[in-house]
Amino acid sequence: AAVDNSPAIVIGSGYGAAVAALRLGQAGIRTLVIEMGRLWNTPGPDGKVFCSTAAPDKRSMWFRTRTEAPLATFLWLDVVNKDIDSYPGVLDRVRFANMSVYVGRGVGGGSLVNGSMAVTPLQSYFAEQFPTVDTAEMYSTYFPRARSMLGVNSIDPAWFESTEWYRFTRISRKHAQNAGLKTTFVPSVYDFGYMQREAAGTATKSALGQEVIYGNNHGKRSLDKTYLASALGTGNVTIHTMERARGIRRASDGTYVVTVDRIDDTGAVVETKEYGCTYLFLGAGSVGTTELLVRARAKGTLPALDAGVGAGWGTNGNVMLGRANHLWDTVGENQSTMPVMGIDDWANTSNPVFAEIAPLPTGLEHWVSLYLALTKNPERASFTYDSATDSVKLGWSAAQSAVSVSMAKKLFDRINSANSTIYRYDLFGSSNKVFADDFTYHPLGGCVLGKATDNYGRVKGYSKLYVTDGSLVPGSIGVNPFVTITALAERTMARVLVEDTAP
Ligand code: FAE
Repeated sequence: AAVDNSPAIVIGSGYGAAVAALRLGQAGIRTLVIEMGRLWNTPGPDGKVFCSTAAPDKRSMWFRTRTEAPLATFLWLDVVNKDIDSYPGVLDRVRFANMSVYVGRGVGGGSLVNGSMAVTPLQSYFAEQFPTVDTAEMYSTYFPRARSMLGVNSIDPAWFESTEWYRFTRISRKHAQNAGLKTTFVPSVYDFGYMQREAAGTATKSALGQEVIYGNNHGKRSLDKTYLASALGTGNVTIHTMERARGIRRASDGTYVVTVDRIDDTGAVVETKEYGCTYLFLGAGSVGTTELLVRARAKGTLPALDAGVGAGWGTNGNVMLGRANHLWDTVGENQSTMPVMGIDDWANTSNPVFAEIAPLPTGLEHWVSLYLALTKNPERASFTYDSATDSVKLGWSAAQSAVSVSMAKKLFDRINSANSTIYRYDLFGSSNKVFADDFTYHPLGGCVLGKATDNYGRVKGYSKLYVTDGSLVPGSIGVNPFVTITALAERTMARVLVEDTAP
């Protein structure tokens, strides 16, 4: 029998989950949020909640004894990663056979560790990826709602042109323009007013203090400060941390029972609990939500799940790379960790790429221009259940990553040839590795909207069971994804609260 009953449960506390929790709470529906990571609000011995990329400690990564940053080396030296104590840190690298997926762990999910880039996709590409969604309504109602709730703002162009902290971006812009390419500013959820005070020396440095993938102590409007703070403010929402959902089954009365392992700071399971609910919202992210559903189908606890569950997964075409600049093209010792510009070649139908101009803040001049290229890679993979490990496997192959690399290479070969520059060979571990194609920051799909679910994220085969996170997005959206995930969740909640929750 279920121990604890709530009308609604939300699994996870990232973008999709946070939207669900707030809208449920506002509707007067008592809601339990279950999050496997910590609540990041308590300073450590150094007085800080999060550690910086320059000096990672146990807070940096999810149960690791050494950090696993995307940049493995610098000048081939293993100076980037550091030994740490095992702890439920904020960044996880989930390793599958040919692809690692970086995710945030904690109240706020990916919002705790991401680069804050708040980009609305091109309307035509959104329509291509979501043919069943009313695009006009998305762009008139749900995208604006998401941007306003997330606290999206833009850098002051005059400050951008003058500050040393974005010299690296201006150099990359110049090199893109030399190749005839278009660049565009991208909005952010990092508070640029705060950043200017950091630069002026009147506020504690965060984005200007090498803080990002292991968390920001200041300046960032992460979900714990926006949606989740408002959700708690309704008085109807409770968040349980360090509780990992493992199983989902349906009771004979049609309600759901979620089996949860409570873990301690060593990762050991200290208690297994069961929670019951009428409405169950899955917001555990592309990998987390898909794993829960693939497991439930395989173990027969939710046998009626659609064959589309587990399918349609992609990397948003992510590839990271670095270019070596000429000695006179310095990128600066001081770099903000928050990207504010992209090279937009998506309109190039023979090779669509949107490349974020990424920082590499080390405190010294290194002449590296770093990029995260988002390519229109059409490759997709599926998750399958592995009973031996009680987890999922991902069928992504190295050849599928090679598709992203060849697209990124076409764009950056153009930039290199226009500027007589070359790639950097020393950044990604093994010698001569130019393109980091073995990880993604943008896991998308697994429970694709309109395939594994109906047109609003209602899971096929079951009533009152919903997906609200990145697993709805079919493998690619052409830009950084959290604004899209948030807007789709707003659309789902607006519909579900009207149609599915009878008083
Ligand atoms: P997500 O935010 O991943 O939240 C899922 C939550 O569920 C996490 O807190 C998990 O700990 C939790 N969870 C998972 N499984 C369980 C379970 N079994 N039981 C309980 N809890 C569970 O999901 N996107 C942008 O748009 N702009 C950027 O600048 C950007 N930069 C990024 C940089 C980095 C380093 C990374 C890793 C990602 C970045 N992203 C960026 C991607 C973005 O953060 C990601 O698309 C969203 O966070 C996904 O949101 P979801 O709601 O799908």
